[in-house]
Amino acid sequence: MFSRILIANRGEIALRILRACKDLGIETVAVYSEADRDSLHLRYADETVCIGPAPSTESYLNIPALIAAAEIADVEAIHPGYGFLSENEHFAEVCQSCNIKFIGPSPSAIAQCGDKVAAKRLAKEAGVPTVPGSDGPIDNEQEALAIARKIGFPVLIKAAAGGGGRGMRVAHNEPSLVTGFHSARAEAEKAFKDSTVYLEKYIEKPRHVEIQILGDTHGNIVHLGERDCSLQRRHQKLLEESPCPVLDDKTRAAMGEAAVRLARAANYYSAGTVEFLLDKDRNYYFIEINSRIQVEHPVTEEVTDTDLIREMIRVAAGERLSFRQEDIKIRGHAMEFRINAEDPDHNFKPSPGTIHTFVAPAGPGVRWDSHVYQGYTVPPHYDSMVGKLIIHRHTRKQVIEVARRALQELTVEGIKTTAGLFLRILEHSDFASGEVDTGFIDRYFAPR
Ligand code: MV4
Repeated sequence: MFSRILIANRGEIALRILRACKDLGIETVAVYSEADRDSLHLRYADETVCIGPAPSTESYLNIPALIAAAEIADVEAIHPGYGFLSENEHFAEVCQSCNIKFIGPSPSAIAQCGDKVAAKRLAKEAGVPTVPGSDGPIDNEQEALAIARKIGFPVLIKAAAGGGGRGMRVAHNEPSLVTGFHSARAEAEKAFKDSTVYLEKYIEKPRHVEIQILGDTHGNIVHLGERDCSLQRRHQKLLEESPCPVLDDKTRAAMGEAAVRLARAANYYSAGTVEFLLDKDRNYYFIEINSRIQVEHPVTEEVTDTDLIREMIRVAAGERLSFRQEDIKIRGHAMEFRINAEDPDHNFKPSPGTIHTFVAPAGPGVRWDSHVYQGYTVPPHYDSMVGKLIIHRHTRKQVIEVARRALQELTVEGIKTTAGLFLRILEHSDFASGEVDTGFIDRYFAPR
C-alpha cells in the first residue's frame, strides 16, 4: 500500500480523499491555490504546497506545478478527485511516466470514455442497449437528414467530446436539423476544439440513471447499483438518490450487468459511472461513461456500505477489490442534496462571501461532506458547492422526513444557498411519489 499520496483537488472532495487516506494510515500532501489558503483540509494534511494563483488554469489545472509538488513532497500517488484533471488522459500519462501512480483508470480507458462516439461503439459491441442513431460521426447535413428520416423526429445532435450539454441541439424537423447540425458543430469546435458530432433519437422526458462500477487490475469488476440523478437544472445536478424510485430488481440487475460488460470491454479499472437514460416505458439506453469518482458517490456508499475512495486507492496500489459482486447488497435508501452558494430566487446567481454563522446538521442517518466552517470565506473563483447533505434511512419516505429536519438544522449565514429550495422540492407531490424527470426543476422551480 502507498505511504504518501498527493491530493490534486480542493473543497469537499479534497477533504473526503484526505479522510480516506487517514483511515488507511496514508500520509497526505495537500495542494492549494492562493485563494484557498483557508481551506479546511490543509489543517489536517501532513504537508501543504501552494501550486499557484487563484485561476484554476494556473493552479489546479497546472500539470507542471502539480508534478513538481509531487516530486518535492515525494509522494507515490496522486488522487485527482472530480473535475479539474480527473478525466485528463494526458495528466494520467504524465503521472505514469514520472513514476507516480494516477489514482484512476488507465490513460487509454480515459481516452475511450472521453470520446462519446468511441464509447457508444464499444457499448454496442458489448451488447449494451444504445439510443438509435448514427453509427459514428456525422460529416454533412445530407447524412444527418438521411438518418433522421430513417429513425424519425425528434432527433438530438451531440458533440463527440461533449459534456454539460454543450454542442447539443434538438431538432423536430428537417430545417431545424440543418441549422442545428451547423450550430452544434460550431459550438463543439469552440468548446472542445473538436467539431465531431453524432445523432440520436431524442428521448423525451427521460430519467437519468447511472450505474456505479468498480474494477481492479486483476480483472475483477463489480457494479454497486444505480443512482437516479434526474433532478438537474441546466445540466447541473441538484439532488441524487439510490435506489431509483421506479426501477425494478430485474431491470436493475440487467443494467448492472450491462455496465460491467462495457467496463470489461474497455479494460476498465478504478471507479467509474455508466450513464443511462430511462424512457417513459422504462427502457434503458447507454449514453456515456464517466471515468472519475463523481460528486454523488456518497449515495452509493451509504446504500452499499462501502468506501469508494478507499477502493480506488487500493486498486491503484495493485490490490484486489475488498468485496465481490455477491457481497454487494442494497440497504435502505439514500439521497444527496448539493448545497451551493447560489441564490435560487435570483436565477441561481453565485453568492460567494464569508459564512459568519455556521451549524452543521447531524443525527441518525445524516452525513455532511463539506470543507466549510464558521468564518470561512467562499472564494469566487471555483464552482459554488459548499457541501453535500447525505441522508440514509430505511425507506425513501423516512429519508424525506429526516432530510426536511436536517435541512432546517443546517445554518449558513452570510451567503445565499440552495438549502431552502430543497425544502420546497421535498413538499412537491410529484417528488414525493418519485415522478420526476430531467425537466422537473425547470418546469416548477426555475423557469427561464
Ligand atoms: C439525451 C437526451 C435525450 N435523448 N440523449 C444531456 C447531457 C448529456 N449527458 C446527455 N444529455 C441528454 N441526452 C437523447 N438521445 C436528453 C439529455 C438531457 C439530460 C440528460 C440527463 C440529465 C439531464 C438532462 C437534461 C437535458 C437533456
